[in-house]
Amino acid sequence: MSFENIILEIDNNIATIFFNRPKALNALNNALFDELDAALDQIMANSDVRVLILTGSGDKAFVAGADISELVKMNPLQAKYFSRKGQKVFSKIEDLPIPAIAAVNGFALGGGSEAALACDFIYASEKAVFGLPEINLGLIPGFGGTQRLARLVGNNRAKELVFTGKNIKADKALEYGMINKICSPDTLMEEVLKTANLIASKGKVALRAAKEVIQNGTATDLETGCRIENDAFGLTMSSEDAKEGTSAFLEKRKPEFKGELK
Ligand code: CO8
Repeated sequence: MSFENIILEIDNNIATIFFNRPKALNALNNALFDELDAALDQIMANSDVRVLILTGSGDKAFVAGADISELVKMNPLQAKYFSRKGQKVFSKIEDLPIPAIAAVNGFALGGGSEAALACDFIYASEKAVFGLPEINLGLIPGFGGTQRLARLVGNNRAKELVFTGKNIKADKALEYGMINKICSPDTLMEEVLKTANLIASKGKVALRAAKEVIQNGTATDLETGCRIENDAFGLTMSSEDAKEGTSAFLEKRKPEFKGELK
């Protein structure tokens, strides 16, 4: 599938997807979701890819939300299915077997914040603006934002953002624990790549297990979460990466993880 609304680049074990509708501030339309879905399939089929980065083309926006010009033409049933489609694609990002980092380079509003929240963590430029302004359109977030934001920053802060429709700048998002780091616009991609490369140098089996355990474990009670961790720990112990990592430590050398699922 060729892409018109996104760009997929794969370089040195890192895949980068650029939301690429700069004239509409990278707003999310149906075609973009189809392409994003296909790009995620390509990434999953490529065993060389160890980390995914999501970012926006141009210097103004990550994603300014769902495409409002497309949204207004939808009847209630079409809106319901569009909302479900977006949720499914964002859940696919969340469930990827590799880590996903959002590099938020500008406006991340509505569906834009929701896309970033589906990633494992977010680095943002000083110019980034986050928010769920759907209430200003007489709507509510529909791509998982009410759920992921509330789980991340707490119900009270999520409700204030959703009820007021007010945007917040990167420093407030950092204070809320919504993002991990603020960078200057010029160094954002450099910083994200530095972290992505560090993660890519680790064992693939352990990375996948760590992501699954944190996600599945925190969706349940502590005791069940710890048991999920036990099982995953046992499984990672049997991997080639674990043999390499522990041997390298004892032999006082750097480990060389092969990135294979065995
Ligand atoms: N949809 C469509 N086009 C957009 C969008 C958008 N979300 N955002 C910006 N654009 C377009 C503008 O219409 C404009 O196009 P044109 O040049 O042809 O007039 C171009 O991008 C540039 O935008 P502005 O001129 O407005 O740029 P400003 O710098 O003045 O303002 C803002 C930037 C503040 C980001 C402003 O564009 C804005 O407020 N955008 C809308 C933000 C918003 O409300 N986002 C939420 C959308 S709703 C949503 O995300 C719901 C998700 C769940 C859906 C569930 C499915 C049913």
